[in-house]
This record gives sequence, C-alpha cells and structure tokens, in this order.
Amino acid sequence: MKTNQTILQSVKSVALITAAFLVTALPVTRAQDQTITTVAGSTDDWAFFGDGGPATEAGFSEIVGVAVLPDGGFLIADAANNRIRKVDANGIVTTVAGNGLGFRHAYSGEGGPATQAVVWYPTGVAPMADGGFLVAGYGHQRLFKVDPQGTLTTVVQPSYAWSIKPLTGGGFVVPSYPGIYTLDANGGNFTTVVANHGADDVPYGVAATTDGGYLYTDTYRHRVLKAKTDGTITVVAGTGVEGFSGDGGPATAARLAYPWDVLALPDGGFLLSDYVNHRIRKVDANGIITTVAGNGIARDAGDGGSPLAASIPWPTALAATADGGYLIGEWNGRVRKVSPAFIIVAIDIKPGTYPNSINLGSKGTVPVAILSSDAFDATTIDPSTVTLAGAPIKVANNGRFLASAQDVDGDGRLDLIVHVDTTALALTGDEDLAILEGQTWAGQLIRGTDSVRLVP
Ligand SMILES: [Ca+2]
Ligand SMILES: [Ca+2]
Repeated sequence: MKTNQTILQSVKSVALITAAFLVTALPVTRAQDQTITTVAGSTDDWAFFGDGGPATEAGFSEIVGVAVLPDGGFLIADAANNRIRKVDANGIVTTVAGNGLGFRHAYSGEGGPATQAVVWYPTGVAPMADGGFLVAGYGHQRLFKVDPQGTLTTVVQPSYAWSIKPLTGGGFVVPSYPGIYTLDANGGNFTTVVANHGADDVPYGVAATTDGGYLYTDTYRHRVLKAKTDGTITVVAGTGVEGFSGDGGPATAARLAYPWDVLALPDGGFLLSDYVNHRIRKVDANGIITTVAGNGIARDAGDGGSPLAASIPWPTALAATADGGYLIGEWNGRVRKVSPAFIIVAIDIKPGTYPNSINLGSKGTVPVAILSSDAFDATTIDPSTVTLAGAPIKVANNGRFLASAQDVDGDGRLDLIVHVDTTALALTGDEDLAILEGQTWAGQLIRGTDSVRLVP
C-alpha cells in the first residue's frame, strides 16, 4: 500500500498534468481507491433463473466470458447454461442467444432466432457496432454472429475458439488453435495474425497491445505469453510452476495458478485473472507484478469495500468498463465490478487566470470551473455536494446554490461554474493545492485539484 505521502504526490502529478494539458476525467486505477460490487449472480450453486428481473437476483452457470456494451450494460457467456445473457444498463437480465440445449445436441438454428438455436457451451462474446454481437461457441467449434434483429448465423468454424475480444479501432481478436486470428468489424475476414501461439491449449484469454502484439494465457503452464510483431514469443508472467508468489517483483519470476484471461491497460501494463489463486494481478509497464483484487479465499465476500479485501472465487473473464474500472466473471456464476471510488475531473480555480490568488479574509466567493470532457458531463454534478478545501458552494438569498452551466474553456461542452464561500475554506497558508470533491446526481464521486496562492 502506498503511504499518504505518495498518494498525495500522485494526486499532485495528476493535477499538474490536467493543468498543463486540460486533460479531463483521467480514470483512477489504484486498487486502494476502488470498490467492488456484484453486478450479476445471486448464488454459488450453478443454476438458470431470473430472466426479466435484476441480474443480481438471477442464476448463472460457469461464467467464462463478459463484454461491456456501449450503454453501460454487458453481455455474459453463461457457458454451462448454453446461453448468452444480456444485462441492460438498468441491470435487468435476459437471454439473447441459446435455447439451453448443448452437450449431446447437434447444432441447429442457423438463420433463425438466436434464442431458439442450440449454442453449446458459449465461452466468448463481443458486441458489434451495429447493436449485434459475436459469440465463440466452443462446443460446436463455431463463431456466431447475432444481428440486431436477433438472427443467428455462423461466420466461421475454427478449431475451438474460446474468446473474442474487441480491437481498438474496430474488429476482433480470437485465440484458437494453432494460432491467433482476427475478424473485421462485421465479423468477417478471418485472418491469421499469429501462426502458432505455442500455448499448451487454446488460450482462454487474449488482448491486443498498443505496440501491435498480442498477450495471451498459457493457462495449463501457468504463464502469460506475448507474441510480438517480429514473430517472437516471450513469457511475460509466470515461471511455469503452479503457485502463488512474486508480488512486488518481476512477473516472470512470479508463480501463477491457471491464469485465465488478460486485459491490456492504457498505461502499457495488463491485468490477469489468476484463477486458482482467486486473485486479479497486475503487471505494470515495467514488468512488476502485484495483486490488485482478491484475498485468495474462494467464496464471494467483500462487496462495497476494497477489492483487495474481497474474496473473488475462480475469476475467469476480464473486461474494461468506460469509467476506468473492470468486470470480473466468476466460474461459479457471478459478475463482479471493480469501480474507481472517484473519477478525477479537471477544475480551474478562478477560470482563465493564474496564479489562483485567494484572500481568505475577503469574505467573498471564489469561482471554480469544473470542466466537462468526452467522458464526463460536469452539468450532472449535484451542487449541494460540492466542496473546495472543505468549503461549500455559497447559497444565494433565494435559497439556490451559486452554480451555473457555461462553456468556460470554449470546447463546445457546457462546464459547471460554482462559487465557493471563501470564509469556509480550510486552508492554513501552507497549501499550494486545493481539492474539490462532490458527487453527480447519480452518485458518482468526483475529485479535482488545482493550485492556490494565498494572499493577505
Ligand atoms: Ca485559474
Ligand atoms: Ca467546456
């Protein structure tokens, strides 16, 4: 765990970056700032029930694939139920492919409604831009496409494809045997990108990296491999011996136990689901491994708290969420979500001016702009929750908070300007930074910092 000193230092660095470039809504990924919740599944006993109701009250059976939808919902490869389930943005679950039949049933349903087709043991799922989705049907060795109208067709019959992951910029990557393949954005053009991945079995997890390579799990040899663009394959995590060790050191010297999936991170590192260790581990851009979720105990516990203190039994699939967090599929039938406790927003104390001089004795107000970005709409903030260095927003004589929506930085997005009561600022004179905190109407915590200069 970082000390308060280093956490403050990180916050400062973020503030400096945002001040310099006006980059907004940087996701926070430090594990101690995160919380874990259950977003699907209600029982450890494999089951099928709950369609039409809340996903958190539904039953699932061997969740081995998850994929995030653009509207905040997600898809689940509910493998042993022989179905793809969808959880919408309101948390309601339905079946969108598979009639429940699988083992010992021949494939049928081509060209008809996906919910009436036999989709034996689907292990991977990925949304398409048109509202449809792709499915890795492991049982029948088929990749399916389900169009926005719900019609299922086979796009290719590879040899045992387990997962389908989206590629940045469109298209999909599919680990199969003997290599790794891509599909275009329409699910066509099945193309070899790694001729021979060298893993002991079909990789369960795959992720494209920003340098053009592919990370994938060699689950039964307890390793994560990387195929580089020059054709070489290297080990990037795991000694090859099953176990749990190595946190804080090089990932290649660490023991893993059946690593299942990998998720590339924007900072050049990656997450891996360490299946039999009941943990999510992170390998940073320098190759150092740490545990970021899971206490090693194989039962569901710890929702609402830090993911490090939570129990995450048999973690399988990983998928990034738009808020900088991620989903974890669990073999025993739940989906957990790790969320940043707060999102970082860019603020500008005394908009457009610098330094941000404040006279604590002025008995006035200080204007602060909370800036909107592609990822964050500042006008969704509840003004009653906002504080700057502990000081609330001034309330006018008519009882309304002094807050208004204006495009302060001229980027075409409305920002929120708030006026903070100067007399309530908890600044003693030693600070060179003020922290703004608040919540959106939907309850998302926000935090931003800007420099201050106290003047007499
Ligand atoms: Ca300023
Ligand atoms: Ca703006």
